[in-house]
Amino acid sequence: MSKQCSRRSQSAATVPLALTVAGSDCSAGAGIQADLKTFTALGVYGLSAVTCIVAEIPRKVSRMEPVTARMVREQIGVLLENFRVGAIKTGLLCSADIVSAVAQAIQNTKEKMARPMPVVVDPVMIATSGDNLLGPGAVESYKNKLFPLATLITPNLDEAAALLETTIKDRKQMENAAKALAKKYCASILLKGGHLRGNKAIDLLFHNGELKEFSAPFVRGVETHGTGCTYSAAITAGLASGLSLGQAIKRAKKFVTDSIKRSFHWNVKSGEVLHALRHSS
Ligand code: PXL
Repeated sequence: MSKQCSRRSQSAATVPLALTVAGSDCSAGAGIQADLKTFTALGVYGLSAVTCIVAEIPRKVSRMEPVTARMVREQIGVLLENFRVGAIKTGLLCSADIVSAVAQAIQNTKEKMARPMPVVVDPVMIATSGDNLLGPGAVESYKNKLFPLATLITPNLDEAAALLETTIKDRKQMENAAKALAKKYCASILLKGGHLRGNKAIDLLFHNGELKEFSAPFVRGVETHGTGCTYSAAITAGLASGLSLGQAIKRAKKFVTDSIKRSFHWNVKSGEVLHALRHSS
């Protein structure tokens, strides 16, 4: 075997693999496009299973169409049967049927695996633009089928409040919400407090009975479309690479903050400015 050939096969054997199960954002700031860019930037080979196609630009969802649940299950099945996936994340799942199909496909694989495979569930419900992204019954499917399989669930304040049917307005309520969700779903919870006003973007991790804070200076003046996707993808990349949950979140928080700080800004025809995260330097 030539030197080049053996080097190639060695790198293929050792590169960590991560899978994103998410929607396609044609403007590429969020969804599978953001996830794949993040995986690549963090040295992980990214696999993807598309759940729906969203025609959108940063401030406006124009149209959304789901892929069939059967096709979603098939994509995940064929990937998990053939690749040694180190960690999975789920993003926009669109409908109750797709949430159930994803849960079933993950469950099937988990049963066959020697080692536990971390599953990061980003419960995407509402776009930054305010558009509702989930169909009827999807939240119930999350609660009953997908959350029980999750290693980590990463709601923002609005999602956590909707899941607990409460309001979260300060730090104390954040702590209570993180603990309540962890208890309810037997998973670690990263509650993202970015939407609480202040000079810092503070997230709380409730993991193994302990609360831990991750904070970064709040970057103002940037349309933050795709930050949730990027954050959970960066955490997933870390877990696929063998980092502990705490290490993966710490690195991911810095990665998202840097992606916002160095974001792209474009002037478009309408006179508006479009922003997009820059996932690599
Ligand atoms: O940021 C949430 C999100 C996730 N996934 C896709 C999206 C969006 C927001 O619009 O389009 C595909």
